[in-house]
Amino acid sequence: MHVIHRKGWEIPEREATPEQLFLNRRSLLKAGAALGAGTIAPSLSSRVMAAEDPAAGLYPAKASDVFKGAFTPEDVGSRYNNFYEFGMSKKVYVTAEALKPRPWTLKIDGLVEKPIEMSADELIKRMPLEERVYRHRCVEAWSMTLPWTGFPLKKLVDYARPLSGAKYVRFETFLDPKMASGQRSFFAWPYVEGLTMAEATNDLALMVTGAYGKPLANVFGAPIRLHTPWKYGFKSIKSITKISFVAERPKTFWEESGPGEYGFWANVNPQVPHPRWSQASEEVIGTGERKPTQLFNGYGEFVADLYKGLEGEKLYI
Ligand SMILES: Nc1nc2c(c(=O)[nH]1)N[C@H]1C(S)=C(S)[C@@H](COP(=O)(O)O)O[C@H]1N2
Ligand SMILES: [Mo]
Repeated sequence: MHVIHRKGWEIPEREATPEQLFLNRRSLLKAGAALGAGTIAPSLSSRVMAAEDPAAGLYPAKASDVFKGAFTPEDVGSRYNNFYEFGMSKKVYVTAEALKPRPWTLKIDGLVEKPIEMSADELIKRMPLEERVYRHRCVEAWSMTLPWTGFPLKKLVDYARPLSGAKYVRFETFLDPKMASGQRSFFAWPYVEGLTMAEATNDLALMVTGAYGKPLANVFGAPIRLHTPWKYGFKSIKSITKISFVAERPKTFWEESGPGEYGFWANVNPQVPHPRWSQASEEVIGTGERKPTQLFNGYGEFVADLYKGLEGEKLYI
C-alpha cells in the first residue's frame, strides 16, 4: 500500500480559503482543542500547519519503487514516540507542540571546504524528495513502520563537500531548555548522534523532512531528522540544527547518558541482548502482535557490507 495522497495537501489552505475565514478557523480550532474536541482537531490543525509551511507544496513526494508497503496508521505512529527533549512519556505529541520548527537554521561545519548556514526550508527545496516506507525498531523492543518523505543523507554529504580528513558525521539537536522542558532534566543535552562516512553515504540513511505525505509533525522531529532503519531508533536523531564532519568518533548522547547500555554502532541484532532485556522479539505497536526481530532490522542486504573488517567492534550495542 502506498501513502494515500490526499489532493487537499497540494492546495495550501490559505490560498483555498479567504484569509478571514482561515483565521477564524484557527481560533475555532484553538477553542475546539480547549473544549476537548480531540477527534477532529488533530487532522484539521495539521492541515493548517501545512498551510503555514513554505515547503508544504513539495508533498506528497514521488513514492520509492523499492521501499514501499503497509505502514502503521498515522494516529498510532504519531501518538507513541520518544522525544526526550519534551519528556520521557510516550505521549510527547502533546508537549512537543511547544517546538517551533520555523524559522530553523541548519549549520554544516567541521572538515568541509566551506561551512554552510542555511534555513531548513532552503535545504529541503534543493534536495530531491522521495517517499520511503521504513521499518523502525526501538531499542526498547517495540517497532512500527513509517511512511517518510526525505532525501538520502548522501546528497547532503555531497552538497557539503567534506575534506578527506572527515571520517565521521556528527549530528546535534537544538538546545533550548525554555522551549523544551525535558532539557531541564539531568541528561547530557543536547542530543548528539554520529555515523561513519561509509554509513552516512549508504543509500539507506535518510534525512527525513515529512511523514504520512506531509511535512514532519513536531513529534517526529520537525523540521528535519535522520532515520537509519537498520539501527536502533535512538540513532535516528530528531530536529537537527548542526551537522559536523569530524575526524574522531563523536561521543553520543546515549553513550554519555547511559554508558554501558548504549554504544556508537547500535545495529539491530536479535542475538545480542540489551543488558536489561532480550532483543530477540519486538512488540508491533498498534497491532498487539509480537514478532521475531531480524538482524539489521531486515535491511542486511543493503548494509551488511559496511561492517566487513569491523568484527572486533561492539557493532550491536
Ligand atoms: N533529539 C532526539 N532524537 C531522538 C530521540 C530523542 O529523545 N531526542 N529519541 C530517539 C528514539 S529512542 C526513538 S525510538 C526515535 C523515535 O522516533 P519516532 O517518534 O519518530 O518514532 O527517535 C529517536 N531520536
Ligand atoms: Mo528508541
